[in-house]
Amino acid sequence: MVRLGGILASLAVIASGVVAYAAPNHPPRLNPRSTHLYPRDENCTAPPNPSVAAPKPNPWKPLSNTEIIDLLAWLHAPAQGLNLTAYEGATTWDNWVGVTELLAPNKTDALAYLDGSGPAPKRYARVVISYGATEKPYLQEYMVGPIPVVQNVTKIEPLNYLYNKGEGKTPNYGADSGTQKVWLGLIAQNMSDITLDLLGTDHKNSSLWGIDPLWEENGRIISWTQYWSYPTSNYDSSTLLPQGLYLKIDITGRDWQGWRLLNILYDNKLYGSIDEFRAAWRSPGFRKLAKQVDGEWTGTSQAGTAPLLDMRPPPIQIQPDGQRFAVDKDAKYVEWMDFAFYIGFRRDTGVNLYDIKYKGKRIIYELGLQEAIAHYAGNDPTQSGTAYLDSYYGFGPYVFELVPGYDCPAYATFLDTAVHEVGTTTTNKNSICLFEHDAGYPLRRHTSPSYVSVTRNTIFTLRFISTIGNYDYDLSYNFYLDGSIEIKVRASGYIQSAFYAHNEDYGYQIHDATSGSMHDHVLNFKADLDILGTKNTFEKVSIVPKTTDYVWSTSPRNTMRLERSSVQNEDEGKINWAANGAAMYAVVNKDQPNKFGSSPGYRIMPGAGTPIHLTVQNSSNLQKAAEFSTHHLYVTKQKDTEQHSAAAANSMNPKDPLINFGKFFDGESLLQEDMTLVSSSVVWFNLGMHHVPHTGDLPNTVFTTAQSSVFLSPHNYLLGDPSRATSQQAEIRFDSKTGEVTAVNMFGSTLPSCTRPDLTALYPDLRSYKGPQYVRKFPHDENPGQ
Ligand SMILES: *[C@@H]1O[C@H](CO)[C@@H](O)[C@H](O)[C@H]1NC(C)=O
Ligand SMILES: *[C@@H]1O[C@H](CO)[C@@H](O)[C@H](O)[C@H]1NC(C)=O
Ligand SMILES: *[C@@H]1O[C@H](CO)[C@@H](O)[C@H](O)[C@H]1NC(C)=O
Ligand SMILES: *[C@@H]1O[C@H](CO)[C@@H](O)[C@H](O)[C@H]1NC(C)=O
Ligand SMILES: *[C@@H]1O[C@H](CO)[C@@H](O)[C@H](O)[C@H]1NC(C)=O
Ligand SMILES: *[C@@H]1O[C@H](CO)[C@@H](O)[C@H](O)[C@H]1NC(C)=O
Ligand SMILES: *[C@@H]1O[C@H](CO)[C@@H](O)[C@H](O)[C@H]1NC(C)=O
Ligand SMILES: [Cu+2]
Repeated sequence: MVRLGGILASLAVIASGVVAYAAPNHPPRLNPRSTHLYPRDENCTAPPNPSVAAPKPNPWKPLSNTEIIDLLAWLHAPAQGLNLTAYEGATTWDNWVGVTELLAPNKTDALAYLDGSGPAPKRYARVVISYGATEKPYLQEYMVGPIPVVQNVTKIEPLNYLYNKGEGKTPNYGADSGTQKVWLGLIAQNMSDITLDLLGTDHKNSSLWGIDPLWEENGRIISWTQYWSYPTSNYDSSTLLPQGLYLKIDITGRDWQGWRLLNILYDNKLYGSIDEFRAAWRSPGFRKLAKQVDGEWTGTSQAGTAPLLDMRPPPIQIQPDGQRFAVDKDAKYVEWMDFAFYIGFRRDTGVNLYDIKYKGKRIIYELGLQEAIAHYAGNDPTQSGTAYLDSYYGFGPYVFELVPGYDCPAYATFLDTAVHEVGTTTTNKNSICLFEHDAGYPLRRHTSPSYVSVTRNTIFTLRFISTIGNYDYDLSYNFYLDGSIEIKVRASGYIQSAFYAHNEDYGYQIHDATSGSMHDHVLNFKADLDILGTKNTFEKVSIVPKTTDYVWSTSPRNTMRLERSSVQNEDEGKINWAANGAAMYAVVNKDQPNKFGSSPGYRIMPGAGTPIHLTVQNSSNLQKAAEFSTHHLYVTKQKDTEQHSAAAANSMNPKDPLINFGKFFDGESLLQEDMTLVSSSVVWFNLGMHHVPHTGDLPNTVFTTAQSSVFLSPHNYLLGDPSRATSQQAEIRFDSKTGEVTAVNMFGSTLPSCTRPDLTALYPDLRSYKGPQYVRKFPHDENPGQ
């Protein structure tokens, strides 16, 4: 295309006649206030929200309250022989039900149903039972169905097919964590004389916790724990208050009398017992490290002088004429512009999107989070031994209510989420938000010597925020008018810091005795793309430097060109984004070339942030449980038995996890001609950041730089940019000599009918905010009010 590169270029445009037009006598001027052009409703009543009914009942719809109540009653019935005790009142030596949720249908069944020919997939529940009435406590996953339960029809069987360990069973080293806490308190009590002096804290005003996952050393179960002072402020600042004392404990077996304090670590010196440590502490010349004390520095309330003009209300977005998308709240189905999708929800990873259609055609079968790693490092055993696998704690239970006007615009549509665990339903009201917003920059534009044309960039976002302990993960799915989808994660909340001693190579000192402990965040996502069907190919187009002869060149020319290739099989399916971004990856359909012979597809490319994979190789903490974090992305063949890259219980036994993602790579062909039935390429990509907190992470990490995204974007998918269809664009023609406007075209888009929107509605009463609500489902009380 022509660029206005100078006088010659613009003359060429005019000479070619491209911008010729007839100038009207009275060029209309854009006047937003002209009431006769734009009807006004003084009362500003927004039109009702558009409604939609899901084309089919949502096969991923979470289990209903009735389904859960009946399921729990059925599981506890003696006929099932599970020997369960209601969680409420259960001891550590009882068996009880943990997670109860929908088990996603297999893709084969779901597609047959969605695409018209098959019956609705039978509903099954995923049930996790914690077996405590044994010397070796374990967690066992089950598949129960069909749901709703029907006596003598519904069956329970071990849920094995999702887990390439071969069984959905894992040791539960958390079974006695309550007893461990009490026992550690007794140990701490026995050395409170020392800790009050060295740390300024004892068992009464600090907690002892440390490595995660636990270690196995010569068959023994080992933990290192550390003193963390309780906040003395009103804020959740404990993870900023580590103290420099570490205890190594052997917590093998279930009898606390067999547990041992093995070592005490202080100032990088190892002691074998409390007595040995006490003797050293009493000896002359013993070096005492600094104590980290809580204070105003850990609080997040307003502090310091507000900048000039800061007290005035800042700009906010409004939705002047009502919602422009439709949600079937019951079915959890959404339509916005040319996009449509279903919403599913899992306890382990929160929201999943299913059957994402664009212009009536499926582009993605499934899109969602699989696992989130936060891998620390340090000179001390706590930091060195910490590599959270957050799906163990679960994203679902912590998807708390969003703050309207802050987390999402107040005009957003909010949905509730619920997690059913340990016989109780935890409902978080208004915890998913859906809204349109202006990107703050146009989607496209162009200025010529005689016109300017520009399109609004309205983005549709689905957002939820999960606060797992100290960290707040904001997950946003952004849909664009050009057909792109951005998957974005942002992190905020309190960092987990380290005690600052002997660890300058692992972070910056950020307070008196606190280090901003370095760590990697790696969040793995699954994107099962189906481009014009399930038979797809993962294509790579490299951009390579070349020295080339041409018929017209007198000497070889140093230049560049494209090199096309397909990922042949899974052995080639572990991919890092090319250096210098010099390769494009796309899931394409080779059977349906466009009229130019190119394969239509969706490209996958890095967005915000710097793409990362885990720095640590063959992590001593994560062993075989994090094989999805070694590269930026992966491609595997779709299989009903390989639905997830991780399992929540992986962190219980990282050397033999329920799902070892590495085992997915068994050389199977990824070429679409070799694929049968449901055979799409599944892309597993990582978002995240290398986080080296600095003083600006106090009191909380800010989202500004702590974010990472990937785009899925149409690639030769259509024959032009689909956003041309939007009427939300303006074309202003002007006289190329005088600059006078000759025509304004807004393509039928109107100004808002409401010229005086009720701004107070955008500042809702925050007292209506509600924390999580718990309803016991087993034993279930029909009339809890009585
Ligand atoms: C605005 O509200 C007033 C008072 O309720 C009503 O009389 C009037 O008809 C409304 N105007 C419009 C355009 O709806
Ligand atoms: C059933 O569980 C209880 C603990 O809740 C345990 O004491 C008992 O031994 C178990 N019975 C069997 C048959 O395993
Ligand atoms: C999914 O497919 C697997 C393997 O074929 C099968 O064992 C399992 O029962 C199916 N799951 C559901 C929910 O239908
Ligand atoms: C379930 O099957 C058993 C044994 O076949 C039978 O005694 C019982 O009546 C059946 N229960 C129901 C609800 O059908
Ligand atoms: C605390 O010290 C007392 C007295 O030495 C000892 O009997 C007890 O076992 C200790 N407690 C723990 C948990 O080690
Ligand atoms: C912890 O409690 C002890 C008394 O048990 C007190 O002397 C000390 O100041 C407290 N420390 C903190 C950090 O609150
Ligand atoms: C990973 O580390 C373990 C323990 O250090 C070692 O046994 C194993 O060989 C390592 N694996 C690889 C692939 O390097
Ligand atoms: Cu971080």
